[in-house]
Amino acid sequence: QGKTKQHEPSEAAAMAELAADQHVRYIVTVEKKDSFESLVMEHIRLNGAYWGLTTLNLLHKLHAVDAAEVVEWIMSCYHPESGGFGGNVGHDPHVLYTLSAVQVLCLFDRLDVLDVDKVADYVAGLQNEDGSFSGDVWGEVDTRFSYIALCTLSLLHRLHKIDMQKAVDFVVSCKNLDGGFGAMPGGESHAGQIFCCVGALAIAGSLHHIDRDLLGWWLCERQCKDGGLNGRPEKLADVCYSWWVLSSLIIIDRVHWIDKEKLTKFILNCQDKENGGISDRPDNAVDIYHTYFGVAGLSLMEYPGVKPMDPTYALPLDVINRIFLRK
Ligand code: GRG
Ligand code: ZN
Repeated sequence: QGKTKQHEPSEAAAMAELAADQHVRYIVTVEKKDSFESLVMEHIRLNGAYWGLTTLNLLHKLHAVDAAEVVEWIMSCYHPESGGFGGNVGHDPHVLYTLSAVQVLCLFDRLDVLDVDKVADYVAGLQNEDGSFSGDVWGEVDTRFSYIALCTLSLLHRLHKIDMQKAVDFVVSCKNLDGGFGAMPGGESHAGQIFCCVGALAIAGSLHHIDRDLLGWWLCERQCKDGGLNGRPEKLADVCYSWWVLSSLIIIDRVHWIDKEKLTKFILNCQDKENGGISDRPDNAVDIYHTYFGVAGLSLMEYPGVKPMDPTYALPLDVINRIFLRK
């Protein structure tokens, strides 16, 4: 025809790049208290702060927010009587928000504002007789809380406050015949729970309980035809599993079983390149959660311009080195 050929969608995707500046603008807007999205996400604000601020840090833009203002807001979610953090001012304490608070303080190198033993006692106090952890005083048990407790206590250098043998035994009791892990003994294997159990065992120095080839096989089977990863068999790919699956594969040293190029394209294809933000799958609405997991996934695949992330602690590697090398 002699005309320049229009690019096919797949070729266009191949040329996609990370729209870092737009994502930074999107996060800074969402983190402002008066935006619509932060209004609907009110109950998960401390989580949202962790997702947004970690993403800014990964993109070398943490200075776009006022550190003193963030630290003051974090501490307004603190309950001095219990030692735990709520999801927002006036919300009840929960171990999930306590981890987010500690992670954000780590990002800003401001653990000095904490009564570390009080916070660590709150977390350690949630351990049950069988080694499991409850999320709060209401008692729900889940391997998510095992990871959260171990991660928080490790960042605070207070792992000695729990019964580690029992904590490990409980996580191992949630292992399935397929090599994966569930939320409780007998619970179905799910990539999110696998991250929690692998992360907890990594922190405990107990990765020998994992059959790396068996679990690695289950995890790499999560890659779908479209290049994205799903959370369990027969489900659709979703950007957040780029984090849950890749981090687990890195910890057990099997990440080379994933086609990184196809996964990178899938994530980049989920960007809103105009207004910023990343969605769960192509053409869906963006949110701060998937923006974080998309950028974090790219970080684990060493995407240029994105800082490397620690797969166990879910924080930038330089932050983790600062915490553990200083001690
Ligand atoms: C610091 C990264 C970090 C985490 C803290 C909260 C937590 C610890 C871990 C959560 C792990 C988990 C269970 C993640 C899965 C979340 C998710 C996308 C659940 C959706 O499950 P379904 O069944 O969706 O609704 P699928 O994808 O299976 O269709
Ligand atoms: Zn998702």
